[in-house]
Amino acid sequence: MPYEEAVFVVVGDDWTVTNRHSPALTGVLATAAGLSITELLAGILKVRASPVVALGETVIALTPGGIARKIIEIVGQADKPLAITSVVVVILGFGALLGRFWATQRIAALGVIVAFVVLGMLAASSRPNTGSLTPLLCIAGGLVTMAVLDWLNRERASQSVDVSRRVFLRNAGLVAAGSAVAVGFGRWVGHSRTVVEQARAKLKLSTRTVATPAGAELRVADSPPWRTPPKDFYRIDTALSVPLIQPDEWRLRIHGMVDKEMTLTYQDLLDRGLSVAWITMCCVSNEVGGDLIGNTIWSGVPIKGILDEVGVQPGADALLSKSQDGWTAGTPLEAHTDGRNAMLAVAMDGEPLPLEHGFPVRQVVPGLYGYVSATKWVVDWEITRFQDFKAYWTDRGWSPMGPIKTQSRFDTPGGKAKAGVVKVAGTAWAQQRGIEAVEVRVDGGAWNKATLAKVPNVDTWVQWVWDWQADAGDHRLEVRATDSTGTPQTAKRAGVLPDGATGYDAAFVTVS
Ligand SMILES: Nc1nc2c(c(=O)[nH]1)N[C@H]1C(S)=C(S)[C@@H](COP(=O)(O)O)O[C@H]1N2
Ligand SMILES: [Mo]
Repeated sequence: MPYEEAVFVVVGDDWTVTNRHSPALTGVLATAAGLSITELLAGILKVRASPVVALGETVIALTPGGIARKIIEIVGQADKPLAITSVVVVILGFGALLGRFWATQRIAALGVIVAFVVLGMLAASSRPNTGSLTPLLCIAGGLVTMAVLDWLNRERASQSVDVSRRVFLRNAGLVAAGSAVAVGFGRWVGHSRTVVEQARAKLKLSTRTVATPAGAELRVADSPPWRTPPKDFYRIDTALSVPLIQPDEWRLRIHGMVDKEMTLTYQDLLDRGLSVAWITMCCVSNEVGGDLIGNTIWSGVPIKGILDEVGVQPGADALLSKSQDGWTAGTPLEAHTDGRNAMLAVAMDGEPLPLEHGFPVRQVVPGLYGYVSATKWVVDWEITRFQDFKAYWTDRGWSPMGPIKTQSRFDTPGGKAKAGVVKVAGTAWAQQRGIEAVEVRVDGGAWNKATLAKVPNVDTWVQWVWDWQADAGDHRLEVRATDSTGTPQTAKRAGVLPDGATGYDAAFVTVS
């Protein structure tokens, strides 16, 4: 390190101290800048848990129960701040190392940064509702750390020795202040989200956990579970930042062709009692074989009862629902009144709705695609007629009616398999009608009946499995489902617009 030695020789003792510590300090500052960017972005993008918070939660989750209890005994409610502080201290500690490595062992330094970026991503992906943006935050944090390291070092190196210390201190101050402002601003804009998250965490709903019905999960390797964990539930909406609604500020205004207008509060809903229903929800934009579909247990209040309370007037045929951020959906009134489990849902998987999935209240209507039924953050109902309005997606070329089409898909095997018995498995759905049969064929041959799992009702997807005697070679598998009215799904290929894709899902498998 010729540069450091030169400084040492020329400036002497007084400067030595700063010089000896400045690589470490540089690393700490750069790392702090990187972390502060992740906090800033997390706040602006309303990410529930920033990478640091996700790491803190992971530390808590991985702490053995006995030790965790001891810690909570000692620090009480401060366990979370304690975990987060520890995470920050450890990261800044590695930052100090980073500063030392940066000038001499650049590859090792980059390795440390990449390791922390990956660690942040892993932590975020293992925590619920961290959203899909967190990996980007981690990458941004890593890039900013590198940029600041580079800048602090270059600025120092480019100055003559006597000014370099002053310049370094000035730049260090700038980075420290900038980081503090970034964290502060991120926290400030993200705060509203925290408040709603806290209100959500405090809710005690009467429905907590519900067991998965026996026989519904086939548990074939490499297949998604029948019961979709909320963190893996697909998310589709037009909201750039998640609407933030406090349960006690939530209102549903019901008006239009009704005998009596009504405004409901969250407590009004709870007072009516919650029912639960297993319902598979899916998106009209789901391509054949796609994964914009999920199954969970929903808790909510039946919509029919509320419509009976307000009194729907003759001639009305639609419920036009609107979300807090202005998105709209038109649902046939019939779907709310024909006895199916259409509900104003407050919980999924036994827990209050995650913010991304419509907290505090959303609609769930079995048998209809989400765009005509599943309004999240719902705040307004107008009872009206289809001829009198266009809703968000029907105004953009999608069909006003959106009944879910019978579909089936392969989940396994992937592209390769070993000759012999191969478990071919997947899911099929025909909400409101139910699935009667699933068949698979190989290379256009005869259809073979798959074994179906047991399901609790006609509104959930059904897992199926078929044991394939696979010969070596390239094979093309197709699957088709038949609904409980005896109607097989159509082979005719159609795209998602205007009312949902059709055709058989195909799997190409090389058997060796
Ligand atoms: N407020 C609002 N609700 C909405 C949407 C939306 O864009 N905004 N998208 C709908 C669509 S197209 C679907 S498929 C479902 C998806 O619900 P999920 O994100 O909880 O899976 O929500 C529906 N509800
Ligand atoms: Mo959708």
